Amino acid sequence: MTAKTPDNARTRATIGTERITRGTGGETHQGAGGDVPILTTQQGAPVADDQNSLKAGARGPVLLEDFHFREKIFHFDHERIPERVVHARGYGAHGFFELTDSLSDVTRADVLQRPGERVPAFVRFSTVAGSKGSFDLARDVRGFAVKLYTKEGNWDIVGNNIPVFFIQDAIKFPDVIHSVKPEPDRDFPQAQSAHDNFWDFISLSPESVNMALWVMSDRALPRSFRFMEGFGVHTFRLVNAAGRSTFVKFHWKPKMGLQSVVWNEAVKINGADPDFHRRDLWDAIGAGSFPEWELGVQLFDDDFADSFDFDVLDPTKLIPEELVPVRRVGRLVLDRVVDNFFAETEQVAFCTQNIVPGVDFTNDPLLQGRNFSYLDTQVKRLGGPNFTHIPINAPKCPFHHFQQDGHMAMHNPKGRANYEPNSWGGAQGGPREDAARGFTSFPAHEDGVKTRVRSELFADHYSQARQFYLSQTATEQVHIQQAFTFELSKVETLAIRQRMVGHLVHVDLELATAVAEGLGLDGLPEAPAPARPVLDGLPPSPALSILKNGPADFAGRKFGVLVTDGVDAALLDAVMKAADDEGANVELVAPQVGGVVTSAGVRIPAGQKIKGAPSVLYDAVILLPSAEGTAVLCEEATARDFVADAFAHAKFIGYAAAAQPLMKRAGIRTQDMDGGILPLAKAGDVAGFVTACRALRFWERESRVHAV
Ligand code: HDD
Repeated sequence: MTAKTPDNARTRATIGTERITRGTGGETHQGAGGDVPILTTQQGAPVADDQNSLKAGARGPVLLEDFHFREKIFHFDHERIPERVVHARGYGAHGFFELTDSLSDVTRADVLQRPGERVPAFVRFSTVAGSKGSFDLARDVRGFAVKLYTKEGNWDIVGNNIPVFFIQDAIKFPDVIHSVKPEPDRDFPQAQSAHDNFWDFISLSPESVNMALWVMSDRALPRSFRFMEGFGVHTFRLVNAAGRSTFVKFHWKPKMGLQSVVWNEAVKINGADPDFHRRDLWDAIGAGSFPEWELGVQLFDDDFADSFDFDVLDPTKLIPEELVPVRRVGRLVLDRVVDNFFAETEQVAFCTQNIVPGVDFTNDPLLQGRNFSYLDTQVKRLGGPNFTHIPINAPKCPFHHFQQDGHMAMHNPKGRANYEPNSWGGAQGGPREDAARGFTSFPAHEDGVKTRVRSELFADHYSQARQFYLSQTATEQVHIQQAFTFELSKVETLAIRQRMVGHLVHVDLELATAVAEGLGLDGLPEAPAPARPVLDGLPPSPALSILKNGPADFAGRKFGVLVTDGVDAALLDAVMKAADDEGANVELVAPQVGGVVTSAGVRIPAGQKIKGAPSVLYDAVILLPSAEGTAVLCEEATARDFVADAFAHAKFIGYAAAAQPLMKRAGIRTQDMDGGILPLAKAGDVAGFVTACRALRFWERESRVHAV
């Protein structure tokens, strides 16, 4: 079981129950937990009473002179900093990056030279549209921002879990973000793209159609940060010691395979556990099951770029892995949760401009714009230019420069020199440039007239959207149809719905027809004339499907086991053992969290109470109530929902014979019993059930549980 007691869950002293006294050493005192540091003001003055403000008499006015009170309240008043304008809700963890295959042939980047060498890393995952307090399972892109603390400076790969983007030029970023955020007059909907403004913008911006397909796919509903891919999105350059440039796309491939949830599940998870993703990451790292990704690179040269059907500078396009294979060159492991959320996760400042010698930008107009935005936004968010002095942002290699002063400067240049050139030799003169070791930009030849246009190839907006759709399994295609139908059903303006479906005609006629029918449109709307002919012969790319890239086993996934008093002890033992052998987690769900007494007379605690643990929180469920327990659960709505939802969400269900009446009450009829619902008559049946669960879902069922 993954339940663990957080460090900060110690019982706090309550007013009047503990008398604070100075310890003998003057710096500690005897509290409930033994020697603990004495409470002080921010200036270090010891505090005698933190329960009562200073007053003139027991019933008199509070005195302004109470510096401890004033400092405490003043500081509280200033606790908040502006949340990120996008990606406000996020969760981070520490770890390391280890190179497994040298890239010295294509880059001089120090971190990519020597296999086996590690550098520290910090990663922050996020949703884009919602505010800091929104829920984790919004239909949204996930940020996947990686900071590598290399020996030659911090290298930030500020990516997403989707390899393409909404827009091609950074000048459109405020527009796309304004459109998806709550509408400005009413300030809703929160963390939702299902509203008029968003689809108005998207339907007026054909360049967004490819990305729209991705966000309507299950990619936008990841089961866990641990089970999603990451992408650097843009084409970057790697530059080797000889100055040769190679184009590169960065990929993060999760070791545990891809997995998403279905929309109806997401909606319910958001209510049952708005912190679903952050809790999952915290629990996994706490349990020693460290999430891991491989770093993959797609490397290509000018000749490929010139022959490719699309412009490699266009961030709304990807390069299929089948065309340019992903070379795996390293691994990223997250093995430590933060000590303090604010200090690390909130204050971490990712900037696309943070690159290291051997890595360089391309002319992707989105990337070029980002290089301004990130630096600028950190100043606003973190209050000044010295955010690199905050430990999470400071390089872990030696650094020396002449930047000085400003708000909250922690370290200024020492000595007399704060400029160069200077005539103060040696150490006194401060740092000096190094033409050989220092960062040099790739000397790309640039020659053009000043103009506000895009490269012609940027205008093909539908071909890759079509390729993406055709690369999905039938199940995934249906999810995309349903997502478009749902989102556009929330759009109040008919013309916007029609306009959007018009674009889908170029993607796939069956998709457009399904959505049009789902919306009850009067026939198919007219498709806009494409700016370039749609390349409808692009081969499907299996790498783009989640279901074709699932895990090899059930490791890291979670069983929800419904138990009551009298649960068959041998069966339960077999479940625990089989799950353990698989590397999977088990959470017991019982009528009371205090637990149940097994058939062997042993009391075991439960992880959750049935009223607080719907089956959406689990990847598969096992029903082990005793006959008496089943009789009670049949009358409990949440227990019936537990089973009905697991069934509707195409989950694997293992059941003891005694649970059958509950399944019937939950609406599973004899004719509904399918290959995903497996009896656990004896302990020996459990291993087979766990093996079946490796498929994650019994998708054949899905079409049978939806009639509309
Ligand atoms: Fe961005 C945050 C990813 C386009 C402007 N972005 C931010 C974060 C991620 C991304 C993961 C959160 C970083 C963190 O965890 O702190 N953004 C992307 C990707 C993009 C992209 C993959 C397209 C390929 N972004 C983009 C554009 C602009 C921005 C075109 C502006 C021109 N993004 C920002 C920002 C944010 C940000 C306003 C908000 C908070 C922050 O930077 O630190 O500067």
